[in-house]
Order: sequence, then C-alpha cells, then structure tokens
Amino acid sequence: MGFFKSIIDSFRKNEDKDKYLSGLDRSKKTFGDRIRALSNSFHGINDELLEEIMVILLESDVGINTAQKIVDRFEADAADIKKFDSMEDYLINVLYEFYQEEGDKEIQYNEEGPTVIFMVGVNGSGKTTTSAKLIQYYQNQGKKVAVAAADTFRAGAVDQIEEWANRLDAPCIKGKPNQDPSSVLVDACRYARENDIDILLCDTAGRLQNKANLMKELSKMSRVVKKEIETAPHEVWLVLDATTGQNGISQAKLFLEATDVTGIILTKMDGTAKGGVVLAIRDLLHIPVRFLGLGEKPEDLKPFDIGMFLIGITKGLEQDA
Ligand SMILES: Nc1nc2c(ncn2[C@@H]2O[C@H](COP(=O)(O)OP(=O)(O)OP(=O)(O)O)[C@@H](O)[C@H]2O)c(=O)[nH]1
Ligand SMILES: [Mg+2]
Repeated sequence: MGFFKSIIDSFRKNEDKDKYLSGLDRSKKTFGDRIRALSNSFHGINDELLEEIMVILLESDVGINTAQKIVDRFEADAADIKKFDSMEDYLINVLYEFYQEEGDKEIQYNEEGPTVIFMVGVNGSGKTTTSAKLIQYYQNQGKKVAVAAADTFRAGAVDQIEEWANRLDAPCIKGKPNQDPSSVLVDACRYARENDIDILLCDTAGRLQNKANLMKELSKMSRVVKKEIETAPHEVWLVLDATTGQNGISQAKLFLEATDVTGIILTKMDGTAKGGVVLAIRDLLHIPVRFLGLGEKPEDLKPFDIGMFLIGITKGLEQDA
C-alpha cells in the first residue's frame, strides 16, 4: 500500500518519533488501541461498527459534528477498505484525508530581517513555556533568537520568561511592571533589528477579559510592530491547551475574531487522551497546527505532522506495521 507504507516509513525515520510516542501514549490508549480491537474483529461495515467508531471518536474529543463528518466519510468511501490491510489502516487514511485542506501556508519567515512571532492564548494555555521551547527549537536550527516579555500584567510573568531566556542564553527584552505591552514590543523590534536577530518571539498576557479588550490590545500590538518592521507580525500563533478539548476551541474562536491567527500550537498533549481535538480544530477553525507540546521540557515541542500524529495515536512502532 503506497500511501500507508510511506507514512509509516517516514514515522520510523523521523527523529521525533520517540517523543511523539511517549507524548501521545494516553491518546493511543483511548483511540488507537480501541480501533485496533474493532479492526481485529471486523466483519464488514454495519450500523454497530459505525456507532462504535463514533463513540471512540467522541471519547477522544473529536466533537459530535466533526465525528459525524468522519463517520459519514468512512461509510461513503467504504469500498476503499479492500485496498487496505485492515479496517484500522483504512480509518487512518480517512482521517489523514480529512485533515488535508487546500491553501495552507508554510510558516512565513522574514528574509529581510527579524521574523516576529506573537504567542497568544488564554491564561495558562502554555504561551510562556512554549516560547521557551521555541527559543531552543530555533537555536537548534542555528538561528539567533530573542524573546519579548510582553506580559506585563501578571506579577512574575516577566521573571518566568526571563529565567528561561537566561537558561537558554537568549536575550530577553522586558519592560517595567504594568508598562504598555506594545511599548515593550517596540523596544524588542528595535533590539532585534539592531542585533541581527532572526526570530523574535513575543510572549503576551493571557488575561484579556473580553472581546473588545482583546481586539484592542492585539490590534495595537500589530500596529506598533508594523511601524518598526513593516511586514510584522509574520506569524501569530494561538496556544491552546489540549486538555481543555472542545472548550478550548470555543475560546479559540474569540482570538480568531480578534486577530489574524496563522497557526495553532497544541500544548499538554502528553497529559490528555483528547488527541482527537486536532481533527476538531482543523474542521472548525481551518487553521494548521504548527507544533505539539508533548511535555514540559524545552525539547518537548515538536513540529506537527498529521502522518506522524496519526501513526503515533494508532500503530506506533509495532513490529508488523
Ligand atoms: N505536561 C505539559 N505541561 C505543559 C506543556 N506546556 C505547558 N505546560 C505547563 O502548563 C503550565 C502553564 O504554562 P505557561 O507557559 O505558564 O502558560 P501561559 O499561557 O504563559 O500562562 P499565563 O501567562 O498565565 O497566561 C506550566 O506549568 C507549564 O509547565 C506541555 O506541553 N506539557
Ligand atoms: Mg505566560
């Protein structure tokens, strides 16, 4: 099977595979292991099977509407099952196709100067930790990385990111407590330009109580960085806590209305069985998932790949795959 062999081969060759496996272990138990059991006793497609698949999708937090679409697609293309070794392989293929969408953009890097990336999201979703992880990720690619501590509201927030930056030996541009976060961003952009920084990560505050506030704050931040670096912000990444599942998606919609989110980072995947939320995000928000948080350490952030993800929550590295 061409398609299947290729995603399994790339999984095996990928240096991130062990992290994917350990981080997705819980989701594999609720999803993959149960699909495997169904697949082993597969006697053709009937209502009972479709219902079982539906339940498994719902329990991995795909959400009712998205789960229904997947089950419909599974049923509609059922003749394709013959092309696969098992029902499980066929379902993985259905999910893979489901994730594909036209018009996804690659991450936009600024060729002419610093690439400015905003990290946005609700309280505690993992913005600061993920900013730290991204420092390491880009440093490993040989990039010069700086971070702007633009969360000036929460006591301790600046210290938190500064501590990470010190540990990872990256410059941290910060303001005074309660200073306007936009003015910190102006300083950070200037610093980045003057010091040949490749990537400027902007850690923002989580608690923006209502939509009007959020819009005002985020549009001001975009406006001020544009004055310093015309094409900025190049990316706006919405950090979502995977353990909040469907609730996280409704919060996400608020951010999408307030700013041009270009990618999703899904954190705390290691602490949840709700891996199916990836499919719901795709179906409801139509924004690509850029990275997965698979643990608390700086190296626990991995670029998202749907093939890797699906193999991680289903087959893993089984011998006969
Ligand atoms: N297990 C696990 N924990 C994570 C992950 N990402 C973040 N966390 C934890 O989540 C908690 C909150 O993370 P922060 O980075 O402080 O979240 P934040 O969005 O900056 O929070 P505010 O600044 O208060 O809005 C911390 O205890 C992190 O260690 C992850 O991928 N896996
Ligand atoms: Mg924070």
